[in-house]
Amino acid sequence: MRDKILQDIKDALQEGDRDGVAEKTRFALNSGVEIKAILDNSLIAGMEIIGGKFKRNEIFIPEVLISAKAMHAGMAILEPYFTKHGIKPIGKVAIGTVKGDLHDIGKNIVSMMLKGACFDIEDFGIDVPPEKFVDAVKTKGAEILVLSALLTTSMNSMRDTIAALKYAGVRDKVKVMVGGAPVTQGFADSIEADGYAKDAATAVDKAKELLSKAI
Ligand code: B1M
Repeated sequence: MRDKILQDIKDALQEGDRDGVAEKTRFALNSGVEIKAILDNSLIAGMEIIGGKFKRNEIFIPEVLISAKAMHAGMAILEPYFTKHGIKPIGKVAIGTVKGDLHDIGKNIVSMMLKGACFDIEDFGIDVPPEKFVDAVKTKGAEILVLSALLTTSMNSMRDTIAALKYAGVRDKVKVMVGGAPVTQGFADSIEADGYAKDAATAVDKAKELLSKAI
């Protein structure tokens, strides 16, 4: 019974059935299924399958977005219980589209996927100046900064952000990940970013990998 309830949530998530995920998550809670099992075995496991399919080009951005929204519906029901049951996020991330750049569709997908993987996300939105990222490290304890850029011109703001972190003396306190259509591994290396990811699913893997390395 318990396994079937968990599987039903996972299936609904993969189908992008937002109401179904919410209803089945509520049902699981009322049936006494543990929060952590719902989180790990249904919501996160379901999003991992979606991430894998996206990486293999078996599904595309609209399907990822629909499933991510369904996942959020389940998370919204679980979140009030997290603290009570001692469930901690796996890391603190500040994300934003860098200064000079107003594109946010891809950044939002990355943000949602990271949230689905249980990262604590602070999303600064678009046109984010370097100082805001510096402040996230200094005053909010961000462990990873995720910078998105869609314009070749705004890629320079990624370089500026890393320079600002160095200037503020906090570069060694945070891992910096960069991505977005014009960004490449070569560019990431040239600005001394800690990581590059070509898509949202890879960004989740990279963030986990960076966290496992001591800061
Ligand atoms: Co703009 N735009 N746009 N635009 N726009 C592009 C990017 C462009 C390639 C179109 C073109 O000319 N062919 C071009 C850039 C050229 C260049 O610099 N090389 C361009 C331009 C020039 C402009 C303006 C300058 C146009 C103008 O006003 N003359 C202007 C710039 C405004 C500004 O930012 N200052 C502009 C404006 C806009 C709109 C506002 C109209 C709109 C944005 C709406 C919004 O985002 N809310 C828009 C759009 C929609 C596009 C296109 C059509 C689509 C971008 C998109 O959302 N893709 C785009 C052309 C195209 O790509 N076909 C274009 C879908 C999205 C899911 O993909 O963002 O790549 P993407 O995200 C992926 C990955 O890149 C990755 O994961 C995501 C999911 O897998 N990823 C990361 C993203 N961030 C990551 C961070 C990570 C890791 C992975 O961190 C680790």
